[in-house]
Amino acid sequence: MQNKFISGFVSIIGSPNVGKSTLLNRIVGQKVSIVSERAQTTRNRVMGVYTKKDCQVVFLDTPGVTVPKNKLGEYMLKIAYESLNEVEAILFMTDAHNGLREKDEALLDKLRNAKAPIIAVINKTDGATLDQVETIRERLEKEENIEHIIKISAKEGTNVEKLLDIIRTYLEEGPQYFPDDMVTDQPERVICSELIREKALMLLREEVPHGMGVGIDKMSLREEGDLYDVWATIYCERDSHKGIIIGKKGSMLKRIGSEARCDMEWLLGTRVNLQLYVKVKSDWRNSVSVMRELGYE
Ligand SMILES: Nc1nc2c(ncn2[C@@H]2O[C@H](COP(=O)(O)OP(=O)(O)OP(=O)(O)O)[C@@H](O)[C@H]2O)c(=O)[nH]1
Ligand SMILES: [Mg+2]
Repeated sequence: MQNKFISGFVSIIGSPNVGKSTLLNRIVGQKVSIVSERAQTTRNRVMGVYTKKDCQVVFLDTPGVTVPKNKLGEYMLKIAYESLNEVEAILFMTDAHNGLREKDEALLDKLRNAKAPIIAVINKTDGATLDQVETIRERLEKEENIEHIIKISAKEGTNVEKLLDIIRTYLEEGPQYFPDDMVTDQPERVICSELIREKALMLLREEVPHGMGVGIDKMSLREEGDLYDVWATIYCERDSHKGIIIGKKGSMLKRIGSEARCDMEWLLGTRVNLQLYVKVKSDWRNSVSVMRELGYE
């Protein structure tokens, strides 16, 4: 008798910076969701598909849950909460280095009304003390709707297979929603804009203006099919931020562009000619029209 095919949806939710996107990338085996040391890196729902011979799990990575400071923040919170609906399981992720803070507790509170079962994931166990991990575990054990608690390191891959085994127990017989070779539903231009934002977040580190947004203005494949021309704009909120992003004699913008280009070439499988611009749009994170332009709608 043939084994039945099992499938389902799983959302990954947690405070900013706990490692949700790192886990998603680790599970699907490639970068579908950008990662940075900065909180609030993910701004949209990012789908990652894990497919094996007998199962398919559609993971939803979400923006870190925190108190919104602007319209973009409100949008991100809405996206995170919406992902809790119609999933087979919820991964509630915490960070062993930081422990359970007020924001994690607030989210736990919210999750008491969730309809799907919750698997608590204590991440970043690498480099954390046993005490740190145990304190979180003891607290989470008191939550009635948490059915499993697992300690992992998304960065090193520790226990990720074990987590997948637990997730399997929540899947039911069902269809293969997406083809074998599909790892995300994001269009190439969205991934390209995210790659630029990731490089900017990484290279600017401490001085990075929080309100950066990236839009792809145009993408076109040359007739010979071996080169993509990509025009993109980094939006920021102040002239001083524009100066930081451009850097001395354009050096920073050049670095951001060349690192993003390398990743884009890998993604698109062709050479890329990237034209990168920087524009100021003051307070754009409160402007519905700019947010819409940048894909936050
Ligand atoms: N040491 C350690 N660092 C990790 C681990 N997982 C993620 N990180 C780091 O934590 C930082 C945040 O990771 P992300 O995956 O972007 O976190 P996130 O939860 O998606 O963050 P937001 O999108 O901002 O909500 C990055 O610097 C990661 O490299 C881990 O298992 N161990
Ligand atoms: Mg993220």
